[in-house]
Amino acid sequence: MKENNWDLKSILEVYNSPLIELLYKAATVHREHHNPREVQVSTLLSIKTGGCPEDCAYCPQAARYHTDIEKNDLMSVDQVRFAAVNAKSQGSSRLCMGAAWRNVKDNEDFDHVLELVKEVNRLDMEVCCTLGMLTENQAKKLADAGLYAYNHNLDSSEEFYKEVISTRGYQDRLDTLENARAANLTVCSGGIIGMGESAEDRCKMLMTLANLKPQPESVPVNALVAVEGTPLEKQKVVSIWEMVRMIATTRIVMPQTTVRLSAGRTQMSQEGQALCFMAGAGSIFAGDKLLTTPNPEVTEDMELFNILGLLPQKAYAKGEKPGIKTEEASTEKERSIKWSRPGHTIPANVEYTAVAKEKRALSKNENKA
Ligand code: SAM
Ligand code: DTB
Ligand code: SF4
Repeated sequence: MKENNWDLKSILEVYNSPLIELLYKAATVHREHHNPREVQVSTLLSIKTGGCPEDCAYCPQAARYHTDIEKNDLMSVDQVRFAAVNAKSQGSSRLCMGAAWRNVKDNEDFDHVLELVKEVNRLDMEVCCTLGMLTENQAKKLADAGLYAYNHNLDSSEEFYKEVISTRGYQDRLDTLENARAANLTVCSGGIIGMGESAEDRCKMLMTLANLKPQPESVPVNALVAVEGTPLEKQKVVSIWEMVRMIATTRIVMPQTTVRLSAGRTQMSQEGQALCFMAGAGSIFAGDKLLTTPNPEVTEDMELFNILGLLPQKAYAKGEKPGIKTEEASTEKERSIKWSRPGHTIPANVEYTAVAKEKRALSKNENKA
């Protein structure tokens, strides 16, 4: 059970160990590899919202479900610069731009995203993108534009993944991480707890991440935000103790990584979040919105930082600022990649798609009348 060679039994042993011991061990590992008073603060910006063709059961941005989000086309350079400057002035050292895409396509929209990356890089912020599946050539173009990190979550174990998503396969996620790595981008990949998965699923996902060579530089741990209209709307809020266990286990199996206490913080008390920091969380998403759902106000987070004696980390504390390369990235012809589409039936996803269809038809008729 060394680095990059973790087996499931050992990870489950860590995960299931007495919480008081687990917390102490994780806090010890955290102090050996990180400054426990520093927290990397990241702001999320949804640069293209909603209308996504995928069927991820947790996601309010999937077009096939009926949720209450406002759809938006790609943001302009000015809109992104404004948001980035604001995020920086509030203490964020990283901007993570998210698009509700299945995968990146070689088109004008992608060229525009490259311009957005350059613009944020010029503000001396760490630039991260989460745009769906991506080829090596596309990853290189992003790296040449000055991207620092690529976020692409495994979300759960390979087995449980099949119970929440039918429109893409787990291997595509792993291939994308490899493509980001091949372009020398830092890798950010984690998952969601509270979707109905077992402790074994959680540990299997951690095993896959921990056995990547090298391990991801950052691992977000999200608590499901159960959004009305999605197939997972009725899931109960995950207990803080499970969140602490997950963060502590992540900390222990990937000692160097930055563990990100991600979605779900509005459902956590200050004391609960403090335990997550003790357990080795070294990063948060700040700002009153994640991509589409609420997040604590910056003032609340600053109050918590003051209480705990935490400090926001400077940009590029753990790596160099990437330069912006002006010449064309790669002119190599890329083999055409066909991302998979397993297409198996997930009853809840089918049911919620049908309900959404009915609701849309109903509101169309009401508008006509
Ligand atoms: N479309 C791209 C993709 O799926 O890779 C990027 C954006 S997607 C919204 C990024 C991540 O947000 C997902 O992988 C998932 O981990 C997280 N996410 C989405 N909806 C969530 C929810 N309701 N609760 C917690 N995390 C969520
Ligand atoms: C991650 O792991 N969590 C963030 C970020 N990476 C892209 C996204 C959380 C989204 C929560 C639901 C929403 O706001 O739409
Ligand atoms: Fe689309 Fe990403 Fe949401 Fe899945 S998680 S529906 S791919 S935006």
